[in-house]
Amino acid sequence: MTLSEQLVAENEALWRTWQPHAFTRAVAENTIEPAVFLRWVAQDYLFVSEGLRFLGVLLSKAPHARLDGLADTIGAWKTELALFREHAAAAGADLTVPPYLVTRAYVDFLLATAHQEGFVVGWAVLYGVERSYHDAWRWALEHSAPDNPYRHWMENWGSDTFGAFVAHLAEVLDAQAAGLDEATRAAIHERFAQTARFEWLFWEMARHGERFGPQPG
Ligand code: MP5
Repeated sequence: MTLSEQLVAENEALWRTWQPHAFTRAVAENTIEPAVFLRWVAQDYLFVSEGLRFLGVLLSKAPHARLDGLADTIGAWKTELALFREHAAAAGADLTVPPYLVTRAYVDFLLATAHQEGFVVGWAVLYGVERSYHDAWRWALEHSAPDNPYRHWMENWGSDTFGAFVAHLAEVLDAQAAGLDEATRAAIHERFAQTARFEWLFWEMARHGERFGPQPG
């Protein structure tokens, strides 16, 4: 099994929680309460905008061959922010809300990882961030009606194009797997597992606000 697949397999219990999560299921069924969707929009907007710092640090540590692709990723995240702003404007909602603690902790974790660890560990975490969202939204895309009003959100992360980007992240990680020393390998597994826990918490937060149930698995 490749490293990228092994990482997902090790966190399968968490992965199952967003395939689907009650939140994404409600979006797919178009039964999501608008206020609950907006809560996610506002927190994810903060996640993506603050997450740019993580990409910036990762970029500064990247080998030359990865600079172009990472610059594109920064551009893609920036484009995505416009999607959030459009939705909020159409709903008459304010995106300048404070971050919930999970949002704050998740972006701080990303930034700390990029600073404290070498490039490959940060890359593995980026793969975890993007792979988990692709899998979550892919499920919604495959389980929603063609006229579902949230289709553009599902397609943003669930499309084949986004899937190809995630496959590229996996490929680059796997190409480095054989040459990793023990400490780096351990850091990848630990940080990836933490990423998966943050993803689960983020969906819980989107659905419930800041009240959480017990962790599965
Ligand atoms: C992503 C996201 C995907 N938007 N939010 C969370 C909580 N996890 C992952 O990142 P991006 O920048 O939207 O591709």
